[in-house]
Amino acid sequence: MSDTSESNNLQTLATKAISQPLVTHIYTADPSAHVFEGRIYIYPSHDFDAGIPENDDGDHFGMEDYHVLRMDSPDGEAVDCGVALHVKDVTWAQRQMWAPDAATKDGKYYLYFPAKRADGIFQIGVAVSDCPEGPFIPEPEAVQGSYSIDPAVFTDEDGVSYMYFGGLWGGQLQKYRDNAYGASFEEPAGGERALGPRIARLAPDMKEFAEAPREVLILDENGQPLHAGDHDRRFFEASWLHKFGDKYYFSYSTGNTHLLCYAVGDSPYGPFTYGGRILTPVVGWTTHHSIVEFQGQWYLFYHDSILSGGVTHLRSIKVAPLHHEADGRIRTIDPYGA
Ligand code: FUB
Repeated sequence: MSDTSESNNLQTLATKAISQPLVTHIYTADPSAHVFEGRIYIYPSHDFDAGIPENDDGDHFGMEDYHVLRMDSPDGEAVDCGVALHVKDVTWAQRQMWAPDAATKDGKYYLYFPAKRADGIFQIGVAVSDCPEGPFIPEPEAVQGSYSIDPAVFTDEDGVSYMYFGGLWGGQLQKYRDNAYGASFEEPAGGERALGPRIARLAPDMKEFAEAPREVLILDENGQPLHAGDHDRRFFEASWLHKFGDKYYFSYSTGNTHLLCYAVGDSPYGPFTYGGRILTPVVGWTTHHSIVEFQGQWYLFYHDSILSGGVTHLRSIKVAPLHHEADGRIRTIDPYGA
């Protein structure tokens, strides 16, 4: 493809990304995109109106199942491959099937998902399939030692996979210290160190943690951990990890300031140094994304609530080209910019 036609294609995509959800027959959110078998597979949340009033625990995000979407290219049609997993088939889970992710190893596909148990505590489960689109068969128990929400699984070039997870407030991460739950634990005060996402290496069978989860450090420009009061930069939810060159890019949502940010490190475990903003606020309270390379171009998959007229729990996934500058910085995307 010539430079001109490639840039024309990207311009078309940018225009489409600003205005068009990838699908409109259902609401979708939290898109985790991967290239499997030469195609793009997206593992989103499947939003619907469960009729639950909005509250600070996010109970209005009452999702019950997952649909996998497939695309031959980022500017092509997104095909709904149908229900991949339903909460009624997960013995340990009762409700709130929140942001999932997927990974592959040795011809099997693994869907990782958070859900609330009957006691209202989030854990993370895994379900297995022979195909990227599922259906997925859930394991009878949640991943032992898992907690909170938003699993994101990164497989490094040596084949080792790591799960990042965690989310504040309704996601319950503030209730954990040293991997133990405490009903009285809260988000630290403004001047204290911010809580970090968690990481655990996965066992070779991809169904268990091979180690106790560790906290991931995000540092400021002076090498100091971000403060809990630094709401424009501190981790809130929506972990994602991509590798660009020999650097590891950890990206995340700042939650109540509605930004997608990134931080850069030399190891999957971090520490990561804050790098900047990826996406300015979208319509809707939440922002959540994934970053994937397809045929030499990087893309940001994200969501907003425009299609539903701003209903925060009825979101639609979109895609936009993402650029790393020559020095590795990510160019900030304004989802509604010219
Ligand atoms: O979709 C439910 C929750 O909203 C996700 O788990 C969070 O990341 C936020 O997008």
